[in-house]
Amino acid sequence: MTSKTAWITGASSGFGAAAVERFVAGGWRVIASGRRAERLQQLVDRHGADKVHAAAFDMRDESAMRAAHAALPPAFAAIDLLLNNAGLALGTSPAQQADLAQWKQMIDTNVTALVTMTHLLLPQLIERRGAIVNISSIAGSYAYRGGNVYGASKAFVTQFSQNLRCDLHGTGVRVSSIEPGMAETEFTVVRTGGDQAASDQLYAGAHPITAGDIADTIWWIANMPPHLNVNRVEVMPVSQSAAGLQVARDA
Ligand code: NDP
Ligand code: 8X3
Repeated sequence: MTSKTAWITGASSGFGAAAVERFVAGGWRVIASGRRAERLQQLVDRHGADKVHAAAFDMRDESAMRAAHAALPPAFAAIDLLLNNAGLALGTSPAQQADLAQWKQMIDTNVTALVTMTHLLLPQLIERRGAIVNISSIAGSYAYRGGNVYGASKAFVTQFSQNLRCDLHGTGVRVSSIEPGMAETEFTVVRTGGDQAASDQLYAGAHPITAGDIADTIWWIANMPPHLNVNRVEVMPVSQSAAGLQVARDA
């Protein structure tokens, strides 16, 4: 018997797509959003329109986001959990060679769209004592070359999550930040502008996190007893660890 509804952003790929599978298997209804409508439709076709509602729009388009929210079918209108997962990294160049348009796209998606979505759903999440799960990254805690704006956008997500907890004190709404390390999804293909070989090379032999691993983590958080809040989860593949600082001699 389906009892709860989750809105999963970035449901067309990676962590979001795996989370759709996990939540539907667990009996939830899912609103699946992303830009690629055909991928979202495949989820509806696989699970049925009573289990998955596809909401295809660009997260950076606030009017489209609001229209998708207003157009939710009645069975999907009461939202218990928001998974703020849609996001991306673009480029690996150092800041001084980076493309400003890519920086702005990361901020618009990872930061501005995430807070807009959260602001939109907060009233009903409070009414239903719901939950917000934000997908941040280890890139928000550990600096690395080429991480520049991507890492900074994820530091925002981590801190926004903790600040939300303070503001939502006493409401019963739970807020969690998941901070994954290296995970094999479409992330690196997107980051490199479509270079599948670069993606394959990055993950080769590294036994990276899988999308299913993160879906399981989200599911675990969503099913905590109501008196518990998982504040932050940082998870890496065993093969990955933090490296030391760098020194430029006689610079
Ligand atoms: P994927 O590229 O596989 O998935 C990204 C998802 O975000 C897609 O469904 C994509 O949908 C959606 N998305 C991106 N831009 C927009 C937009 N403007 N509007 C709507 N949806 C958008 O990567 P992951 O699954 O790895 O990434 C999910 C989250 O996890 C991201 O926030 C990422 O930063 C984070 N993360 C990833 C890690 C990794 O190593 N893979 C590690 C730590 C965090 P579509 O293209 O259809 O719009
Ligand atoms: C993605 C993880 O380490 O590639 O957020 O930046 S990392």
